[in-house]
Amino acid sequence: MLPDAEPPRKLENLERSAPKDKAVGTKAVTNSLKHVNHQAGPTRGAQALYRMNQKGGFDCPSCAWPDPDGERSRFEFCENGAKAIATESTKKRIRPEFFAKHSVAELAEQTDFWLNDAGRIATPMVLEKDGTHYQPISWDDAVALIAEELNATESPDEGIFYTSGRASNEAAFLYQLFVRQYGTNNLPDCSNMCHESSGAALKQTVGIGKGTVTLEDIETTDCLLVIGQNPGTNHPRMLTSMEQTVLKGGKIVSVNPLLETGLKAFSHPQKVSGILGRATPLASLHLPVRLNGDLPFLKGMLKCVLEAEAAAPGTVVDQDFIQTHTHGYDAFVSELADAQWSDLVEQSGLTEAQIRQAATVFIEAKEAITCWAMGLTQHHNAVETIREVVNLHLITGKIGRARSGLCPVRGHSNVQGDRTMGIWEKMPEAFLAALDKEFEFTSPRTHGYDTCEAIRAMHAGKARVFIGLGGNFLSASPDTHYTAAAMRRCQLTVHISTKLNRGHLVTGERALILPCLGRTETDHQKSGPQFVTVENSMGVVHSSEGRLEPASPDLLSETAIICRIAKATLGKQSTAPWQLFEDNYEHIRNSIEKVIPGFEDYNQRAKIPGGFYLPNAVKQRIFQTASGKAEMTINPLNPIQLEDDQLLLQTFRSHDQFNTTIYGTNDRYRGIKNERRVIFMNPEDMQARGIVAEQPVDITSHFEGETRTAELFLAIPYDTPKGCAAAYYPEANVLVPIAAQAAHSGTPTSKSVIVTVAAHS
Ligand SMILES: Nc1nc2c(c(=O)[nH]1)N[C@H]1C(S)=C(S)[C@@H](COP(=O)(O)OP(=O)(O)OC[C@H]3O[C@@H](n4cnc5c(=O)[nH]c(N)nc54)[C@H](O)[C@@H]3O)O[C@H]1N2
Ligand SMILES: Nc1nc2c(c(=O)[nH]1)N[C@H]1C(S)=C(S)[C@@H](COP(=O)(O)OP(=O)(O)OC[C@H]3O[C@@H](n4cnc5c(=O)[nH]c(N)nc54)[C@H](O)[C@@H]3O)O[C@H]1N2
Ligand SMILES: [Mo]
Repeated sequence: MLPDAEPPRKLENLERSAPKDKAVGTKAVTNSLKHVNHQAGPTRGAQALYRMNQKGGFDCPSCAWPDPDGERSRFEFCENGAKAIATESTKKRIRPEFFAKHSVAELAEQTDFWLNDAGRIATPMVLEKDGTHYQPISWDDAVALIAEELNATESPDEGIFYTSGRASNEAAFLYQLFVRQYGTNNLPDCSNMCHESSGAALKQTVGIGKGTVTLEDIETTDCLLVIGQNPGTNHPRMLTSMEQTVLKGGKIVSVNPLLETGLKAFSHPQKVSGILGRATPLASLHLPVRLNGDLPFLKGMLKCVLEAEAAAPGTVVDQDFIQTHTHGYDAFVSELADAQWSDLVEQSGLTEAQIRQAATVFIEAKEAITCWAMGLTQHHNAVETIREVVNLHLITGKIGRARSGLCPVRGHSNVQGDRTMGIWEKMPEAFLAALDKEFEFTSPRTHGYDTCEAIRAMHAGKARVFIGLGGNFLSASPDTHYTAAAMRRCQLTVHISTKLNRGHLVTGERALILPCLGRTETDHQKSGPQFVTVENSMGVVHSSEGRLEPASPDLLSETAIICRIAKATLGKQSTAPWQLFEDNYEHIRNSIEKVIPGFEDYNQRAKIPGGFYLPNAVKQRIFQTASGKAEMTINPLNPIQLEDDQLLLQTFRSHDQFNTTIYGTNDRYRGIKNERRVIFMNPEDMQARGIVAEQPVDITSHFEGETRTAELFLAIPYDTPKGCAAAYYPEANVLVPIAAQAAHSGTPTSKSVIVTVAAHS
């Protein structure tokens, strides 16, 4: 049996140094240029970097952090954006000879780094039943094979149609249209594992599942609360904004079990001061909260707010706002009174003084913004915790006005746009009705499978065909061995991809790799050159147009691939003009405009340099909830109970990776080099288990009486609260139980896995 994940190998190359004190600086720029030159060569590389995030250029395929509305620096990119470009614009190619030389079994023994480094996939490939090697296949035959399998299912619900967050608005809109015309809502996406908890909490409480602030708000606010997010590594361009916040007199409070380098200080790589090594201190207050300790921390903050209001009535709680715009205030206040400081302190791992200090900054700030990411969303009570963030902003009225509000910082560059376009297993009736009207058909109304449900359905043999529009479903999903078994039970697994990944190696009976154009490349269709559009974390929709020559003449755009699959599968029964859509993307945008509110004059406005903002009612203090008001919610404490020898493990990202794509093995800011199988532990926890620094250990996770083990990790003493540990994703995904999901959002609880750690046996 082939390995489901990167096999552990000898652990002998680890180089360890102290965590860094400041982020970026010249090192990051030289590092990024080195990567680009090495992969793409100086000409192709420079050409790509020059166009990135410029008005009229292409959107950085790395994270979803927005670009400035006004003037832009010539170098609107970060180290990680440059690495994403380098990996996409690499000169290396995977051609049929590569697959003839390496069997699937051989490839499965390689590291994830090696697989990605092999180059861009240049031609469509098929793995036949019982085949040992992928073989070339024509586009027509590949598309016919998909149509044949999809039309052979007993029910459309046997198809699973996954999307990763890099797909453009155009591709995403056509994909969901195809899937709904085929007859199912099985549209799981990476968001299910990412910000689903934010969407669920925000939709219920403020009426829109998106953030409510602009980049300018962030840069001019008085208080930026950054909870459960590591911007230095995952959203490096946010550091530029955070530097502005501080320079303009705002305060940054970091709430994180780890004092991440990017939150300590920033030295701007494109300014003289930064090049000279001078750094701007960022967070003036750091609260080392215990993993999953944020709900009690927030309750402590809210108690301080009520106390301050009692001491000086009418100055802290925004009674006007509460009266006019909210629902549930009295019930909220009476429940909060029951929360005891002793419990809040114990469960958050913070002292009362630390919580009070943070509360003082928040209360004294005229305006405040809370940013968060995976540190809040991937817990069993993630939705409750995010609703408590909302409570904090509602009670103080710090929402829906300039410089105040909520900022879930998105991951993938177009994950927010994909949702707007209808990539969701449970789109609301209004969207489906508009889609039906535009295309004269009836979309299914039964909700589809989300990511975990899709895995369970494949595992149970209830779903037989998997198609992935980008991404690496196998390695990104929880419970790797369970997910691998699920994929192997399919009749057909299809990946629309740019680079090779493990998902191509753990397959159904038959498998296809369909190679597509990347963001950096030109996209020519019958009507001429095309651009696509994307939406960033702050609801700005703008165009993205690549300028590099495609990696291979055999590549198709994602949009073209979807049109061809749809045409072949649906045949004459489809009411959508697939050929027109493929020939000219303006037709797609015309349909989007008719189906989705906020896209009036889409084709015209997409051409506005810098793009346009989608409407966001919260900014006008209009809350489109069931009650028509912002909902204050009651979120009971519900701490994870650990046994004596157990720890909570978070699975997080290193510096040199983008999700499952491993660019290198240097987690520079944390001082860990050449080894990814590491577990960061509190030194006292190590001592209590008789484990010494860099000792090989095995990690076992515990859930509802089941255990899962990941062997051979090196223990690293690190400044993390007692009882908490951390290991990299995707290596640690074998430990994340498929059934451990957040209430209300279904997100895997990848930031609080209950584990025991023992010497390697
Ligand atoms: N270079 C690069 N950029 C990326 C990505 C990448 O892999 N590489 N991925 C993209 C994607 S899809 C996403 S979603 C984002 C992810 O961006 P992040 O959410 O920053 O990513 P993680 O590494 O998962 O980091 C989670 C952070 O939360 C902290 N944390 C963990 N648990 C808790 C908790 O219980 N409470 C609190 N307060 N903090 C906690 C961790 O210590 C860590 O600092 O980044 C995007 N950008
Ligand atoms: N344990 C644990 N698990 C997690 C997380 C965690 O924090 N801990 N984080 C979760 C999160 S936040 C997310 S978003 C998911 C990410 O899950 P995914 O989005 O599924 O995974 P990626 O690693 O981003 O996908 C990488 C692959 O996308 C393909 N690709 C790259 N660019 C393009 C393109 O332009 N077009 C196409 N078609 N394909 C392209 C390449 O083939 C590449 O190998 O993982 C989740 N899983
Ligand atoms: Mo994500």
